Amino acid sequence: DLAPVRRALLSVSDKTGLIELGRALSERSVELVSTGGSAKTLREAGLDVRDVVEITGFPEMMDGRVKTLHPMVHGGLLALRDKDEHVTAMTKHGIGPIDLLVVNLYPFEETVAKGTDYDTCIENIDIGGPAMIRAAAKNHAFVSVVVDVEDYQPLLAELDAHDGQTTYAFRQNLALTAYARTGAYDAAVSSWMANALAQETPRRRAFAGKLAQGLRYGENPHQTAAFYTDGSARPGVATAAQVQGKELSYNNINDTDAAFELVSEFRPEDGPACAIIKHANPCGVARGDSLREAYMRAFDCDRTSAFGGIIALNRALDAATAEEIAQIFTEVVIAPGADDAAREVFAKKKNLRLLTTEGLANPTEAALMIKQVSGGYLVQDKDNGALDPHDLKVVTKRKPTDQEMTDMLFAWRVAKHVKSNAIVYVKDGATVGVGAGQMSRVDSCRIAARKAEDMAKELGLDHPLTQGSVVASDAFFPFADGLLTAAEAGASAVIQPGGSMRDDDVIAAANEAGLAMVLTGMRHFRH
Ligand code: 93A
Repeated sequence: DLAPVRRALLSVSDKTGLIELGRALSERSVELVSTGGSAKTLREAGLDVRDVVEITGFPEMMDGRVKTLHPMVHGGLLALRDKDEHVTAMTKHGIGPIDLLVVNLYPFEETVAKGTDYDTCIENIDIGGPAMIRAAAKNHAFVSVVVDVEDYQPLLAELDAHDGQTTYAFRQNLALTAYARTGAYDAAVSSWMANALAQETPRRRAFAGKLAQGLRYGENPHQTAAFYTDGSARPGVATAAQVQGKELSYNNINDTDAAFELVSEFRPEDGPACAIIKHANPCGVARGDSLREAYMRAFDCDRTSAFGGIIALNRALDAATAEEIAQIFTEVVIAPGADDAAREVFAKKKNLRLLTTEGLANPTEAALMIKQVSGGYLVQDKDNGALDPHDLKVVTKRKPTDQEMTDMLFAWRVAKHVKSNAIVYVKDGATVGVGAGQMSRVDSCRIAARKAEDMAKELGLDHPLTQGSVVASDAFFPFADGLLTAAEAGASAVIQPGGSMRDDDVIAAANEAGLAMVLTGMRHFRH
């Protein structure tokens, strides 16, 4: 299963390492063939190289759109060396075999990321490159295909280990990488077009990511894992700069994303806000007059759970907040910036990871969410639903006070980011109880209330934190029991979508308990 490498076609946009590779191949008696810019680079380095135009007998034309799309190239890549018919065809047409293809594609993803205009993006869609990569990968029985600068060294090591040949297993692995690359490339084009046409539709587009980093392990140590980015410039965990701390883990990335998406609901004009996340759910979210106060109020929702949590802030980290955060063990802090004094405070905490973003994420922007099930992918629009306060319907005799209304809107924004069944109690712009991920809504109501009682004890208060709070439910109350639990815990107002068969019962129970209730008409399931 060894295949010799006698002739290589090199056609690369990214010229990194090209000269070194060309020289190493020449030294191993490999004949070099190359396209315009790549050939020029090699020749200037003093290497002997044949132009592809000499092989095709055609000039590169149409601004380079047609340079390698020719049977002399594709025949050389695709011919089965052990099949008489193929060998006869090669001889008849004077097609020389190409044993090694080295291509890296026009930088389409980078061009898009720079926010380049439509026509320039179109020009950066590589056609000839992917065609050759796919041809060479298909013929991995004989041909080696390299699409990544990182693979230059391993290729040379392979040639040296096998007297100028490659093994079948090696070529198979290269082919796998090659198809991953062309698949991701076309998916990037598809995503870009979907964006450009403002048709971010789950129904008609491909999706794929670019390997950003291999991770130490997955959700558990016995699972391998990697992080792929989709090329979007959206502020968030994928585009953040890591200022300090250990490498992010799989769970860190997941939780940091949840934290930053949640805190981004609170725009700069809403004042300082902080979200603390554990296992993708918030265990404290609060506003404050200062960032430090926002953090402390978020922390006071559930100090036990906040230990080892992930903190997101909606403005640049300052020293006072950093000092406060440094009091307990925290995994990650993400914020749109951090001033020098704050960085200095954290510098003493070597393990604490600090990530900075370019601003907040836009919670109403369109995007896709992909979830895997056995045998398939579920694709949907991201939940970017935002409430217009004018659409709220008061359904109880008592109307909410202004303070209740403000807190309900706060609770509603948080509930959107809590796993269903989600129940969120809020008082004075801070969560005081969060019930997440329960199979029954009434359990979420009870758990959140019980946690608020525990926390009140810890803080030395004689009443539960939920006293005088408001409560948000991510979906309707199927029965009155959950709502009554909230009333018992001391909640005075309720925000929920409505739409249950028993809405009338639920409204009657609210009236009887003296609650104010508003319906949003919008649900925020999150599973
Ligand atoms: O415009 S293309 O799609 N048409 C082609 O026939 C073609 N062949 C190779 N682009 C084509 N390429 C790409 O040119 C390669 O994928 C590589 O990215 C680039 C190398 O060009 P040069 O060697 O002139 O710098």
